[in-house]
Amino acid sequence: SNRRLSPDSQQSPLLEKAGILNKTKVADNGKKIRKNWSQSWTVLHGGILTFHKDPKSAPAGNASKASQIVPEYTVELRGSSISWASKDKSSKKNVLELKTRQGCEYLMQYDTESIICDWLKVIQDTIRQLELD
Ligand code: I3S
Repeated sequence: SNRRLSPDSQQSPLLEKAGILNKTKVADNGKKIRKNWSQSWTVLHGGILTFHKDPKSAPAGNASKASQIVPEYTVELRGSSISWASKDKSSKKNVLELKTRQGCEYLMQYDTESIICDWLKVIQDTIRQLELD
């Protein structure tokens, strides 16, 4: 279990994770938008999931690598839901569908199943943990 429960700490810290995923936003405030898959450095921290812009899409120049880590979408996981995407959502394998309370929807995908399963688990656990607050 990811939970750390002890007599001293009733409240477990929010989970953290980072890695590379493919992602696309598919709805914005309830309105369907055109898919645009791109690779994303994805960070879970403090109940917020941040998808960063694909550095390959950033203009080349003398900017440092760090300055190329630019947030593209930030997703508040409180009140969100995540599940495997149905087959009609994408022809890709291992696709997750993340829906926010505000009606934004994202697809998250990675060919290696264990990697996407780890993301599913950590996001599910975080959403559940946020429900307890
Ligand atoms: O749901 P769709 O429209 O089949 O999604 C595909 C399109 O976004 C496509 O781009 P164009 O709109 O330029 O045709 C992408 O290249 C595909 O990757 C999308 O489908 P998948 O099945 O890969 O999610």
